[in-house]
Amino acid sequence: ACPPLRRNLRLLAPDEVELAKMLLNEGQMHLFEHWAEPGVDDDKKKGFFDQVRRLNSSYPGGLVSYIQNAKKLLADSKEGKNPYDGFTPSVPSGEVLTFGDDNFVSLEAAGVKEARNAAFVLVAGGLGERLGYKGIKIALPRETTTGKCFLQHYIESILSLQEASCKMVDDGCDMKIPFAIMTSDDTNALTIKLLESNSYFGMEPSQVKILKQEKVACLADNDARLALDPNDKYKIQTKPHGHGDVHSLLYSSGLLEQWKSEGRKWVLFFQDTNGLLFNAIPSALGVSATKGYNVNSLAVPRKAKEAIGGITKLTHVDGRTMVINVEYNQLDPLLRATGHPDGDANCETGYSPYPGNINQLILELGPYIEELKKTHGAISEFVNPKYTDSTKTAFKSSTRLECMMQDYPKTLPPSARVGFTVMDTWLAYAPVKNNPEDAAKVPKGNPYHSATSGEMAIYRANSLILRKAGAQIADPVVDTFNGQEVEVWPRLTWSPRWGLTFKDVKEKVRGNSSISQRSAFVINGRNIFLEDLSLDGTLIVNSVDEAEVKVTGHIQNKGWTIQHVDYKDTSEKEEIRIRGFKFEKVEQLEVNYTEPGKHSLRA
Ligand code: UGB
Repeated sequence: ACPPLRRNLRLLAPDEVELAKMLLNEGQMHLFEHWAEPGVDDDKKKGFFDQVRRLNSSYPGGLVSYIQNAKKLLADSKEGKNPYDGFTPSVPSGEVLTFGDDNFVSLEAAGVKEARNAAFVLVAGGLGERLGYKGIKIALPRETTTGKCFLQHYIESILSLQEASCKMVDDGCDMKIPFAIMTSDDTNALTIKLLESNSYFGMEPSQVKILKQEKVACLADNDARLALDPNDKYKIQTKPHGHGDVHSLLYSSGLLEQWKSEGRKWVLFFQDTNGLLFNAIPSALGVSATKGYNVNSLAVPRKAKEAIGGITKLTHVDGRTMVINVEYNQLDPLLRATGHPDGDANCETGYSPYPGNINQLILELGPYIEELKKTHGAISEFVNPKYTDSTKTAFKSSTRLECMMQDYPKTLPPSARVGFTVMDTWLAYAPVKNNPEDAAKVPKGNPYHSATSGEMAIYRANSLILRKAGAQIADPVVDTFNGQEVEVWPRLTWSPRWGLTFKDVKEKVRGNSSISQRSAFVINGRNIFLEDLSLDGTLIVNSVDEAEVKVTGHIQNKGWTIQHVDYKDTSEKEEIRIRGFKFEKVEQLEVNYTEPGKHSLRA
């Protein structure tokens, strides 16, 4: 049927012949039509089949399924079919937690206990196109007072949970919480380098598993003909398939079965740049455990039109219901089409009635594995072609199928226990997604989701937590960096092993302690107690775990001042430019306790 291919047949291994037949059956003859005679470009032809083999094995059901799914989704898209046809949205009900109250504290305790049955999965395959940062996002500083990157903070948080959870059982516990990271070709090498050059930030290398997602084939037209790479006619063009790949990768890697055989019960998924996330993990895991949720999504109050999905109850005309994330670009049209003429709008509270999905999912492992045995981790997909005109016959550029990890519940039976947990945004959610220019254009009152707001949110959260624990923390001042108006709170930061839960923090804040607005305070050690401390300046306390340090008295110095940096100022490092400020370290007190025993730091 395809002469250029037939002339090359003798070059092909038996499995390559099968792959070629499969492609021809699926209408992909154009992939071979330009093939040179045998003897010319033979290496490239081998390379072509290597790529086809990879594309075939990394997609549940192989390339046949991919092409068939694409044909169907492209036909639906051409017809303008609404994926939510027949569904009516309504506001779901879930757990709403209040930071620091008795319920919160007891859920945190339940969550820490449960952590020894948990495994963590970070999805970090995205390029972060909206942020435009040239490195990988998990290598960015979470805040610049300590300069610790997101990945370090995540690993230290998991290690602290591991220790705290172990401590709750009587006998010697040496349980290690597994940590899987999904990377892609865009992030894999840099992620491994970051881990290796930092000794895995204290985690045992065997605890960490890297799963690399493959890209999927691009589609050139409505017949789902695969697109060839414009620069190499023996290569299929590929693009990322989305964070939904994490489910099929976990399934095919055998990791889930391994975790189950170790007695694990929970899998916690999280995204690359939310520096506040671990404030929410213990209590949310506590909710999963006490409510027996098969699926628990973390959510925050959401401003209408904010670029985070809305958690929605969908009721079909046939009676089916599900609680699911409706992505931010689909919520507004869905609401308008179902009798809400204002679409995605704020209600009396000033927020959308649909809680915002922060894509932190806690899945119960047993039911999760059972479901994946049926689906092999395939997740409901979508396609988003940009057509050249309203006839929808041609695309401006090639497209591809995509999938999202939070769509996992879509295939679950109605009996599945799917819930969600809403927490305050200040406590739980401050991602770094937008570049300075786009952030500055965010409508007033909506969050910037930039490097500036991401860092300031950490100081605010820590200040509010310490306030709740009884310390007097000065009010913030308002300042503008890279065109974004933000609250600047005292720059308070602590290592996860100091303040894993609210109870931990509360136990370490004693008497009448106060911190002024211009202060910065780094608490780096497990047993550091603030007792009648009055801080006005910069203080850094480092201590080994075996030491017990009391920090007391009036400590004052010139401290660190904040300097504005313009994001266009290329004399500054990109990490600094994108946040729009840097610290001038004028004066500080830094103390290191390296010996066990009791110590007192008195001004
Ligand atoms: N990611 C991958 O690992 N692989 C990929 O192929 C793509 C991404 P974005 P998005 O919390 O604010 C999500 O791009 O997809 C990783 C939710 O869908 O930052 O626009 C990537 O590395 C949305 O409902 O976000 O929106 C990153 O860690 C809402 O919750 C993660 O996937 C929103 O996040 C998310 O990728 C949010």
